[in-house]
Amino acid sequence: MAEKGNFLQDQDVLDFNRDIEQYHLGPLWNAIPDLMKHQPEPHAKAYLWKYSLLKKKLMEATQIFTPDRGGERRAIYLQNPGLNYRKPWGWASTTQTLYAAVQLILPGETAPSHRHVQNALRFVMEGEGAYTIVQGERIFMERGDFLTTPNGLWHGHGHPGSEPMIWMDCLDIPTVYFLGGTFFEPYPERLQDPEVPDNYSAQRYEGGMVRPVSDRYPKKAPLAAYKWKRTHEALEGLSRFEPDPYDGYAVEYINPSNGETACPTIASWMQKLPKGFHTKAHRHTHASIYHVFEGSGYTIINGVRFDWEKGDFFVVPNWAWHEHVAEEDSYLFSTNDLPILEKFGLEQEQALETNNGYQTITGEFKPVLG
Ligand code: GTQ
Repeated sequence: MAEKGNFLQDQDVLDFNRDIEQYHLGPLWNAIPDLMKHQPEPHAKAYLWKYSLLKKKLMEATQIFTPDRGGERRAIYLQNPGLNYRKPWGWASTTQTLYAAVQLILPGETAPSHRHVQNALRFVMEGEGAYTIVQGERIFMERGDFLTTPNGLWHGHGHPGSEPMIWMDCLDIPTVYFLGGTFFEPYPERLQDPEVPDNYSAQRYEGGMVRPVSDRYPKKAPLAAYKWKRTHEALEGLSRFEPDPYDGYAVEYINPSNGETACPTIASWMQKLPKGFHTKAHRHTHASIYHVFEGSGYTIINGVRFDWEKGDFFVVPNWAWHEHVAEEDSYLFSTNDLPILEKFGLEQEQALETNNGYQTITGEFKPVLG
């Protein structure tokens, strides 16, 4: 008798497996070890994109894409090299659940108003003078600002200023694509007209941790823009005390009317790592996309050292050991799919117990410079 498990290679089994394929049927006995891994083995890879490359390609794209020619937005997405570049699964995926992109708008350009069920957020990297108009509110963006455009809200962009402006987009595009619930609608005109004063919601919440009494009951996005000054102040206050051993000093952007993440399916953090700080290694089932807002250092992901500096982006996939080292005072903006994992009861976390909680470096990532 064949040993248990080896029967998969027996001819009658192989024949049967092939036979049922024609009826669009599949054998679980052949699939279960791959379908249900003993622990996460994500297809997405740890990867790092240099800002010098992203900026160069965005500037080149200004020759390729103009609002007249392309209609939509000039955004270039970060495609995870471990995932399929083409449809259907893995397309436009930075992690298995999230899409991230860099977007450039030139003075005088507009990106048309539209709405979709995908939840979106932005983090402003460079330039000033452009606005996004969300549900009739023009929000002028400045470096370090965080903006959220949850599911179903009208949004478009315009740029009356004088220099190119670049920001990061993060959306739950792969998740929605996979779940099959997508809807998209262009606005009847190119850009929605203002309906409230400019920067209305940021002014209503200028004080930080107090809310207008009318916002006592939950709203989708009562605050459209989180100004860098406020986030910075919060981190300054927090960093007078002991840092978290895994995350340093980190704050999460929240919806002030319900205390949940600012964007319903995507958590967003700003993290301060003082010069010389070395976090301990841990891993968790959610995956993260990091953008280096300020500073330089490196992150060790599953033993591989990823050096980073201002502007770079990198991915920490699901269940990957990771620890950060700041070589200068550093600020890392990051997004992650924790709210999605939590909804499915999938969030798990583990601290590295060996070697005092630090990984051994086994390799170094060589970024593509372009
Ligand atoms: O700026 O509204 O990168 O709708 C992808 C989809 C940006 C945007 C993206 C979008 C936008």
